[in-house]
Amino acid sequence: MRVDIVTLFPEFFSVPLCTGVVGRAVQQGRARIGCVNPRDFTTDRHRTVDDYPYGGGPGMVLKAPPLVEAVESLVGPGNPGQVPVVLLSPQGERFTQTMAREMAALPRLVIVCGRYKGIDERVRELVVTREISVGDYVLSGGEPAALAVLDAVLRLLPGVLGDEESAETDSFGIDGTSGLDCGYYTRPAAYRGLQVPEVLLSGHHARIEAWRRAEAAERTRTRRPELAAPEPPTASQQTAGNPPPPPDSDPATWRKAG
Ligand code: 9D3
Repeated sequence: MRVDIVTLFPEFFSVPLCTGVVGRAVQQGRARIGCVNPRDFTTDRHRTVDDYPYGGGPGMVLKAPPLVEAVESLVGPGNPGQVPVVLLSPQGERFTQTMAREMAALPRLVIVCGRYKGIDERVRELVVTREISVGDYVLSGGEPAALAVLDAVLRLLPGVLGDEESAETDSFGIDGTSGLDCGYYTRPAAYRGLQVPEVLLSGHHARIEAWRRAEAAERTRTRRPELAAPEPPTASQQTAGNPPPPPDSDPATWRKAG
């Protein structure tokens, strides 16, 4: 898979892209990752990438031309091949494991990182095919979000994780995630008066498995109830004019309508 990142801070990615699972994916040649800096697409003496917002107000807005031209340098003018171009922004849909899986199936992806107060709306209209947020908290830019997305996607590429790491693909939670995990212990069996649960020392594999499942389910229920299997709707809820479920995700989701 090829991923290009449009960012004013390419240095942000240098160490993470050489480290850990992502670094291995790059080293193994399973992922090729590039950075393009919109500043290189400015034409004025000061290489200006931002400007005051029309209508006034605090903060600066990233100008459209450097961003649009940086993206077009990757996908061609007007993105005729409809390469998926993801804008990371607080206004996006929440990033999920399902999206990570969809992205991992793409041959190519462009990720645009915003900054400052925001970006000129015409960047969205001209080149962005999907807008994603990583959660409801304020970052100072899209770069840390891009690292989270990259990590979640690249670890799913075939061959990136070893058998042991990828054994967690069986799912029983919503969104293909497995709910929360049970607790784990390693030696020593007693530490500062705290004992490892007896069952884990028993060597009884069926009972250990049952304990782990029960503990995982209990943690999910108490800490993240929204991840636990929802109660089935009652007959009246089913007929109460609820909206239809969203259609199954399609690679076309990552292109742009129209
Ligand atoms: C003026 C109101 N803010 C929007 C809610 C402005 C603003 C805050 C933070 C504009 C840009 C940013 C920078 N954040 C991102 O670019 C970002 C982000 C985030 O802040 N939280 C969660 N996911 C993401 S993805 C990109």
